[in-house]
Amino acid sequence: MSTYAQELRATAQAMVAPGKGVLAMDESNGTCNKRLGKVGIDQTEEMRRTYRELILTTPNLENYISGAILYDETIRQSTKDGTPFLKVMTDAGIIPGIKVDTGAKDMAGFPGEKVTEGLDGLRDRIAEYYQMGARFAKWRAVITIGDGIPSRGCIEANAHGLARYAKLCQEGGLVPIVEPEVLIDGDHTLERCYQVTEETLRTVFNQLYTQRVAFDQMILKPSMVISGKDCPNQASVNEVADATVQCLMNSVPASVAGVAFLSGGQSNQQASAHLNAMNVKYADQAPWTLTFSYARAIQQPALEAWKGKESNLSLAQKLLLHRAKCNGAAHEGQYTPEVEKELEPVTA
Ligand code: 5MM
Repeated sequence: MSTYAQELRATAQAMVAPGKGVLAMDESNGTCNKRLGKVGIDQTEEMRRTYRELILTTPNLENYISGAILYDETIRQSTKDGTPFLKVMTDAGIIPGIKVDTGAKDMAGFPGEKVTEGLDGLRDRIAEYYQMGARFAKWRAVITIGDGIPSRGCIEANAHGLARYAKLCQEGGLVPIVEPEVLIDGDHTLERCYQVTEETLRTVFNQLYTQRVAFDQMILKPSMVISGKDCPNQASVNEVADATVQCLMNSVPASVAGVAFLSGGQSNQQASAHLNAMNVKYADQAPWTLTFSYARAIQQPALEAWKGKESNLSLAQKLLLHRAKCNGAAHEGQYTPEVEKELEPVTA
């Protein structure tokens, strides 16, 4: 048994505590710059730092956010007045997490498919992050649906990487968030997404088992079973909730500590509505807590309102807190039109 087993179990439980979820703010510099650029903000290290300060100093964020996933640059940064972000988080009771993969790269021999890299030197990086104060980690694998893909080769390579990463994390005291994302891009149907997600999850758990990963000391971060973005027939909220929970029931061991979904390009309100419907219908039957680990579906309104200007800071923080609150409510199956509308007077 790992030296850290008890600590890992406690951290994993805290990450999926009632009414809370994980905030993903681990965009690599390229992705973060792209998001800043889209709303006309300078793509510099200082603006990335200022934006992350806005997020982490949002008053009362800890009411809905149990932990936040940082990027390597961010975990080393501080607020303008010199307080390390790690201290801001731990003072607020938000658990620091860290993205440790080094990105999804084109997979040799598999046109149109990606494999995630980052195992080289990972044991040492985990030791450094643990010593800095991180208590969980994240690794994202990407599965693309298209003509003749995903291939077995791609699913297996990614599942193996996720499992090797997860075991190294548990050895070093970090709870692994295992994130196999089946992309929403494409015109595939809900049924096709179900089939690919089920195959992916079954393969991932087979590899996690083979690599001796303790399921009760990890969090699964899956995509929802949803219609492709360009599919003419878009599944309803209840259809997405039913298909997603059924798919997880068929492929995820009951001992997994928790499930925290990614938003994957869904609209803010869709992401809240889907999570809410799953909890309304299945909280009593599902063996795991179902919560969120969203990036875009929490951050987007705040980023758009901020525009890089100090004068917009307070509005941006209110918008961020609002989305966190909506998703916290969805975790409890209590996301209603009233909760969603609470902030309308502020934004009007
Ligand atoms: C799928 O992306 C993850 C969840 O975000 P969404 O809720 O927006 O789908 C997210 O943690 C993601 O891994 C990072 O934002 C992407 O970082 P990269 O490594 O692509 O820069």
